[in-house]
Amino acid sequence: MSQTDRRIRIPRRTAAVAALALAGLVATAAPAATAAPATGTAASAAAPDIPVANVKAHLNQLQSIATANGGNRAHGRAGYKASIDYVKGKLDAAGFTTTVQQFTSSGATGYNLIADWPGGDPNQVLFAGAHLDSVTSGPGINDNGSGSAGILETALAVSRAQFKPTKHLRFGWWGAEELGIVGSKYYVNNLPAAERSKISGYLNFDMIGSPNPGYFVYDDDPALEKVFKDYFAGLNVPTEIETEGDGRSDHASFKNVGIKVGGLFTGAGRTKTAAQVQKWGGTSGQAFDRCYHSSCDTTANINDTALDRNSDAIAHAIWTLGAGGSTEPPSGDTYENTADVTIPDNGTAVTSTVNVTGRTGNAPAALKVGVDIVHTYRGDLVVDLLAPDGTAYRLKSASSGDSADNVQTTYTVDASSEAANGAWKLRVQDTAAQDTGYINAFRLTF
Ligand code: DTR
Ligand code: CA
Ligand code: ZN
Ligand code: ZN
Repeated sequence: MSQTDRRIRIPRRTAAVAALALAGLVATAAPAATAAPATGTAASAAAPDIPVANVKAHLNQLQSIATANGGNRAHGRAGYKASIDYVKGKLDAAGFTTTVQQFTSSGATGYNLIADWPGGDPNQVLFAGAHLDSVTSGPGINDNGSGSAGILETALAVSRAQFKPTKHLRFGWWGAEELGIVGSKYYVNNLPAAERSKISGYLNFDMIGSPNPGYFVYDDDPALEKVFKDYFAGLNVPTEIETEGDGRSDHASFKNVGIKVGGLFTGAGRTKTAAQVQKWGGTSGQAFDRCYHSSCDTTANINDTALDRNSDAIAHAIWTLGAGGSTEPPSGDTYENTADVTIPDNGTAVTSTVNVTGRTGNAPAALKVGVDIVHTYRGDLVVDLLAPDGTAYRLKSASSGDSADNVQTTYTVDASSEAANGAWKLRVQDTAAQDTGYINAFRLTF
């Protein structure tokens, strides 16, 4: 078997799996792709720029919808259902598996729209959401067309790139948030516990284009907070911790059931201080969004720079967290072997080898070991990293109760006592009868 181990800078490709069936939802979309196309952007590539013009085009559509439907896109009104139909149409055309979940609130029918990107590990779902409804008093372009359009354009960028993340990507547009986060609460309450446990993080985007913007990052989960703070640090844009919104938007529905949450916010009715003007510009003593919950929350009520930066930050988070890390994607050099190696059921151990050359000194204390094993009962498997001198590092032991599929994750190993160059091996043994699989890929990042 020709070895396909190689040193690459272009990150990896991962096999995709069929889209996730969502409990309690009515599938109304085109059949889900059962496998992503062979080509596409690897999981740990950098996120693409999100064209703010595209985001604004979505806002123009939402504005037109409100104008044509009594001036709003509120729960129970025609403008909200028209907003759902617009977003759904874009996603269906882009290859997402969309589902519409209906619920009733205050005597009116509400709708949540859920979109799954086919592929990725169904046991690790990265979820990004925004409420799509407005208040009855206005079109709700910043609150929350901005968040809705930002995640929509990011989802479309995922499709354009044919992104193949390690995690499974899911996007949600919530109804009746303005009535008390009703739609997202309904979704979570109707999601079986086993499905909730697969959500590795929920990212909420509610008001990301305020006209007198601040740059606020949710601090509910340190790892998710770090992804956003690092992004803005890269832009030299200072951020502050978001303190106003606890419980006031859809992330609360997820946090209340123990799911990690994060998100971004550019401010609502509170006024910007002089110190904040020093950081961000704008006008002190004036609300971040003077049109919050008002009829003037139109397409004129948007700061393009804030909308652009936050849309790009959403894409950064999706690409970074989707690649399997809760921090920046591994930098440096990656060596991989993508040759499939069949694992004998309840049999002898097999190995996949990566030959590392051209490096000096020892391996790092945080050597990233990317493991991609396709298997129908991962509890059967014992997985070790073997250094060139034969030293074994246990990555995973057998666990009879773990019946889930696949081992697709990145381990961090202190390999600082090992010479970097040489033949590194991933050793895998199936230690229990029935259920089979194969090594799909093995990667080392220095
Ligand atoms: N977007 C508002 C809720 C809200 C007010 N402050 C924050 C802070 C962070 C997130 C959300 C909010 C609304 O939908 O009315
Ligand atoms: Ca951009
Ligand atoms: Zn609101
Ligand atoms: Zn809102």
